[in-house]
Amino acid sequence: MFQKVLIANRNEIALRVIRACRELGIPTVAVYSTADANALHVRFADEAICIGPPMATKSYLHQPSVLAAAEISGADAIHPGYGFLAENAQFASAVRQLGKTFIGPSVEHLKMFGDKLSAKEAAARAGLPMLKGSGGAVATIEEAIQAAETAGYPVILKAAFGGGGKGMRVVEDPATLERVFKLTQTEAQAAFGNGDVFIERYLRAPRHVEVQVAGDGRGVGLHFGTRDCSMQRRHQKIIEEAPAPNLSDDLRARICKAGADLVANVNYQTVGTVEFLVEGEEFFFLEVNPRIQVEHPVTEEVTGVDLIKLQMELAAGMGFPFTQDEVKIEGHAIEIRVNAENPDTFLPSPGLVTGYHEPGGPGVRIDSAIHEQAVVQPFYDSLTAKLIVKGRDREHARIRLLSAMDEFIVEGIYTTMPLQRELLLGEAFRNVTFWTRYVDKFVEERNG
Ligand code: MV4
Repeated sequence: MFQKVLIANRNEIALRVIRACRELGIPTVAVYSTADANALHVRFADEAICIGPPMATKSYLHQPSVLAAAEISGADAIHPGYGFLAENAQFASAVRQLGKTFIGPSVEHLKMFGDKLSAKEAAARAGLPMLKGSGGAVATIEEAIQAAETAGYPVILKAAFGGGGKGMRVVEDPATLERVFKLTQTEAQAAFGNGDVFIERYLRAPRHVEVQVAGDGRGVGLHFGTRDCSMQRRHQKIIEEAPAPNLSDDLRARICKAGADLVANVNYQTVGTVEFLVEGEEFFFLEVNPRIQVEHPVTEEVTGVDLIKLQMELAAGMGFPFTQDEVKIEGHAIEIRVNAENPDTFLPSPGLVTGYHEPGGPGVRIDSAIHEQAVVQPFYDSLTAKLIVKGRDREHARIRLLSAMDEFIVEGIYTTMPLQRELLLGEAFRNVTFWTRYVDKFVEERNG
């Protein structure tokens, strides 16, 4: 195991990694921007090194500063959390060059999954169900029209290096395709430095179901069940749950096997998420997120597996401490992301937290980086805390969550909790009749 771990991140995920390291008896090094001098990750780590000014590009994203902090502190491994440098192949490579361990995927896997086209090639090779379409990149309008014909309208154009919903365009007919194809390529080139675009059949109302997976780098791939993350607003997840509800036993088993097959097939050696779109009894590969995700706690709650600890064991080459049969899914967990945002306008709401009280009791978990008198910074994303509850079943978890939200006092800043309360009380959540665009539609209709 590692001698000292540097955490190249901030906020709740930095605290989560510090806690895992504590349990393993590993000393930690925090890095921080001047804006975060009073942040909890700085107080709770064994050491802390300031790496620059508030702007992320000059601190948390500034590779030379993070690498220098690792060298100076003598850390032999770096945990990147999520966001920032977590999926940066160049950074992972630089960490390796220094003789240190990047607690995450190999450079090869970061490249494989960073390019949605090579990710799809790997998934297809591993036998996962794929949406009909172009397969590879489409160079000319003639090829595009041919691929769209194969897929069947409506189709979606996607940039190979796009993300967060950027670089995508839904096309209903060949005339529109003629009009927007070149534009999509040009925009992809400008936004992502690569103009590769592919075409898929567009699913109008799928659910987003993902599988938590992990590989040992020696051909073993395990899954930790499903999550449903369909409750998103503009590609930002706001409610997540595990296991994904209302899947037939057969569909659930096929989805989980597909996730495990993919990571085993490519010799993946860390934790990750394989995303799928689900419609009826069918499911299709979407992409791979080669990182620990924000919503990992719902999986931890229903499996009892510490995914951060597992990530470190896999990075240290220790392999799995259990078999697939020993991973049991029990109960139901739901997470809400408590974002510092105005729940009506979704404008960021940074500032001083004047009052704060966390809920408690059985089945309630909070992964938070704030407290009374904390300052939510305007320079970073708006996630301040995650409230995760576990119950016997989905309805028990939903009632527990609503009750915990009543107790969760956050004053001085706006949070997204009022919207999440409305959604959790709504028919669509209760009957599982939501889909990927449900929240956007809900907000549109509510705001008029
Ligand atoms: C799709 C799709 C429907 N059909 N692909 C959105 C982000 C990117 N990860 C892929 N996305 C989608 N791809 C096909 N062929 C619908 C979406 C989509 C979506 C997916 C997951 C969660 C929320 C979403 C919201 C809008 C669109």
